[in-house]
Amino acid sequence: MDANSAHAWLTFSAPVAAARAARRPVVALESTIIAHGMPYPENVRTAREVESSIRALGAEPATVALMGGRIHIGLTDDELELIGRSDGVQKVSRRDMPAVLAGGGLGATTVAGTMICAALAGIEVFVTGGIGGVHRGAPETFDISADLQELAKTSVAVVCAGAKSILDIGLTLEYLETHGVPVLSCEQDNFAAFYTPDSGFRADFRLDDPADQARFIRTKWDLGLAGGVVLSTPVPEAAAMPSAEIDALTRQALAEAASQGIAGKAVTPFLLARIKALTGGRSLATNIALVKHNAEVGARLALALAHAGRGAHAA
Ligand code: PSU
Ligand code: MN
Repeated sequence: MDANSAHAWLTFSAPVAAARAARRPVVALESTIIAHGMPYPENVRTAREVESSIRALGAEPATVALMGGRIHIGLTDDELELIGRSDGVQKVSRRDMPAVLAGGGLGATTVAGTMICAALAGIEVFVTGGIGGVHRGAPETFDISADLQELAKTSVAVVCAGAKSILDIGLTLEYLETHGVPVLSCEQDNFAAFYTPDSGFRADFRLDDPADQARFIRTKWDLGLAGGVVLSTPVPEAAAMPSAEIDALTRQALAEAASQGIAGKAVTPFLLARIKALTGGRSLATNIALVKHNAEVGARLALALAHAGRGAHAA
């Protein structure tokens, strides 16, 4: 898809259009986490709070979704509500993009889908909860999230609290290394594990200062090394789940998914919903806390990147 013809599919919300015109930094947010990752109404409330914390730090949030055959970059309150409470919102990764746009239905973008839209819109920073990855059992199922392939080729920095322990974290990091995707960590040496701060695996590079993160990212892209960068930051300690508990519940949810024959794009939403039910909703509180924290880290990175200038990459 040539970038100019693709740009014609974008609809910017008024605040995002104003931020672009004023060259203020914009931070992309995904919508799968709203439509398929959290229940209503907590999903919409969290999305609004995440947007406000980004705005409070001086960047403009742009939640991405597909509606009426258009790629929306920034949603109004009514649009956010529609994505958050409608049944039948499609989960849109790279593969699903043309079907949902051509069909004109409602689509919630995954990490991969949001990265594609952010790149088209010229947005360099994207905040999510956790990235998709290599699933446990992938040697048999081949279940590897399209998020990883997107990170390999699309030049957007993705801020996350690591990847969920429903995944095989070691294999996820191997896959990213093979594809040349740097994994940065801030606030700790190790890659985060979503509900818990520590995955037990080291990130590639620890950079706590947003100016250093921005310099790293700018250097990669200035060199013509296209592709994403992962910036992992741990869930705040006070909101973390006990790791023994989350491990046991994850194993139970995985066994249920296998015995019910859950496959394909339904796997991740099924596991998230089961873990939420099995923790009596406590995992949801953790999920909300980590996304808000990621938003702050992402807003600071976006400001630092804007301060560092666009460089040769966007010239
Ligand atoms: N991780 C979460 N919550 C989520 C997701 C991942 O903690 O809602 C979503 C993201 O949108 C991610 C997608 O891109 O799940 C990955 O799905 P799959 O494994 O089917 O690629
Ligand atoms: Mn999958």
